[in-house]
Amino acid sequence: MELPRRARGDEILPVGEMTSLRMRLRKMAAQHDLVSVIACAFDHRTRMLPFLYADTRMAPAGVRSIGAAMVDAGFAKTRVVLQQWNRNFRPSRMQLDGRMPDLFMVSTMGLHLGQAMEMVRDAHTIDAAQRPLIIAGGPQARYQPDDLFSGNPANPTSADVVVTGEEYVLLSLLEVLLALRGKGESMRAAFFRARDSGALDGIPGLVYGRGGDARRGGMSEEMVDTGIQRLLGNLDELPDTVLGYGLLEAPSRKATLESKPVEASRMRWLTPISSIILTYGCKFACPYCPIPGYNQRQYRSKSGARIAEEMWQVYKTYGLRHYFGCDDNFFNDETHTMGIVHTLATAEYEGVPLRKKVRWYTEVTVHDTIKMKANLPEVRKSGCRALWLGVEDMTASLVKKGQSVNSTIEAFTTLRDAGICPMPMMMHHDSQPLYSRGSNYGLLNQVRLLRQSGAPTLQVLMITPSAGSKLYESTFSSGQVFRTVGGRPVEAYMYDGNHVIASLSPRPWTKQLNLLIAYMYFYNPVWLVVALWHIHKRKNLGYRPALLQVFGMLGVLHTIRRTMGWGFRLAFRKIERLTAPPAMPLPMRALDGGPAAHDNTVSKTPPLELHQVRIAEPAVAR
Ligand code: B12
Ligand code: SF4
Repeated sequence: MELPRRARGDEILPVGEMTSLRMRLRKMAAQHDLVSVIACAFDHRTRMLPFLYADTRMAPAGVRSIGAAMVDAGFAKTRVVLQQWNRNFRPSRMQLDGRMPDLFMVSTMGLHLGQAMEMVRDAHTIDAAQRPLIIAGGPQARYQPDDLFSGNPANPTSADVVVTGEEYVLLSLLEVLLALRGKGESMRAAFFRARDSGALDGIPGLVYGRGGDARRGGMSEEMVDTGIQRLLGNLDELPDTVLGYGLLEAPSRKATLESKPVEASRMRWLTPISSIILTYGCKFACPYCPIPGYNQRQYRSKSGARIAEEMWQVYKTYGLRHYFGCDDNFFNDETHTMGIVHTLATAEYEGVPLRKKVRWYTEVTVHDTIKMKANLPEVRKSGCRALWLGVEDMTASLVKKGQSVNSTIEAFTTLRDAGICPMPMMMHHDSQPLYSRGSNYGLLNQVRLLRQSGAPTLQVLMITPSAGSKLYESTFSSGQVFRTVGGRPVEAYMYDGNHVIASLSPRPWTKQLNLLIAYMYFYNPVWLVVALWHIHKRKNLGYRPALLQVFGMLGVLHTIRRTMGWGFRLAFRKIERLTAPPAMPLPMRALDGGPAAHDNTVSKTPPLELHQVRIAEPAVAR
């Protein structure tokens, strides 16, 4: 189900609203000595190509942003724990400032849900008198908050409240709770009072349990959805990113927390790449993608000046030089993009040009890269060295968003000539053969073309149902999604695009094998030698393609080890299929008792074919 949109004109918060909320909270913070822990769920079984390195060496922006919002609001006693670095962390053993935190927050993507729920369960083992308020949020919670609830009486633990939105929603929740909280009262007790008095119902972007025995760690009877959040339009109103870094727990094998966060001097080794919010939103509407729906068709941005300032502050404080933009499509709006690029190209701090100190990277589309052709030298000048492009299928047989074989080659060669590495992101699907004679349809044919056009890396994922996308339900109802293979259930971590878990192919194991063959075809000793041979010929790219070949070959071995067993299972064992998306654990209602905005059993979009993609004009939120 694609998320519904708020009423036209009501999608965006009034200008200045976020800033005044931050101010109000700062005033309240002095009376509340809050201690919070924010954990980022991560399942280590998902570690493989093409995400090796970026998955653990780039501290995620989501938990850092939430941490920054807490500190900015006056709650400095906050720690961010990444399961990427602290895989044995257990909420039941956490202590900060010598006591059990008041708030335990967990952030999760869909594929890390298993770990997130394990942490929620563990937090519920904390003695009820001390138990923190458990708040969940993050990329999966935005689309399917019900995943953070349990409908199993044998294992009833759930998050107390799920935030389906961003910083503003969390801070609004805190404002209501702190206003109600009695002296010495726990945040959890204050939450249940607020819930029962209806005080949470004016905050769109929450889902909480009602009825039943949730207060004592049992099951609720139903989930209440306060609706779709209002989005922050001017991202300059966000709290300062640099604050989030100072909260990170150092890597360790312990279940407990250290008394202090990681030292600033270690940051550039632990997380050499910094993910940074530049823009949100995309004008396309690919049916397998939840992003346009989530952004309510809005395009949101920080100003160039704010971005430059953030990069400089993070560089100065922690020495980080590489920035990965969390953009959905950075080239979405040429005027806006060039405003940012121009500022980054000309910004100077303490007499040093920013572009000499930092390098940045992000995601764009083929269609918009071609439109930006004349601007690419300026983009490079501003410090950009690589751009990830959603090529999906070059022949546009899977999805049409303005790409074709010729346009893809043109975009890649232009980027390469401008000295920017073009990084392709491809999607393999049932109707694409491994190789096609006399056409460019086959997977290997396209991989070869991309390499010839200068791609130094490769990303090929199998198309997999994505929560919040238009195609989500029909992928299940058409019987494509596997429930079990040889009796082994398909778990959340397998929805990673690297495991074939949805296919109508009579031999789905061939799809699993095709992914590996594509990687082996791209990363191998022959192409390493070729890359070394061309070191001086490749304009501006230098040694990078050779280095990436070495890294890629090691990654291929790791990926084979991780997915080969699944491939064998697909080949020899019986596949059972789902006929509908997994049911919600509990019924979900809107505040008025009607259908809830996040109820994914109510289809709000008619079934779609993959080809029905339209290019909409961007709506720009100022
Ligand atoms: C950068 C990125 C990556 C990087 C991550 C590196 C890193 N360690 O940070 C890399 C390249 C490794 C990556 C890989 C994958 N990614 Co990715 N990625 C992104 C991207 C572009 C930006 C993420 C980001 O930092 N956003 C900015 C932060 C601030 O947003 P946020 O995390 O959502 O947090 C906000 C809210 O959610 C909320 N929030 C977050 N946590 C919490 C917690 C609490 C308690 C509360 C109250 C609120 C809250 O507040 C935050 C601030 O506004 C997003 C798309 C996007 N624009 O967000 C996709 C995205 C996160 N990726 C996605 C996916 C699916 C993947 C892959 C599975 C590949 C694939 N099949 O597409 C792999 C998984 C790899 C792995 N093993 O984990 C999906 C996740 C969908 C889902 N339902 O979970 C997203 C949303 C894209 C999409 N299709 O919609 N990804
Ligand atoms: S181009 Fe398509 S897949 Fe990429 S962000 Fe936009 S809608 Fe999603």
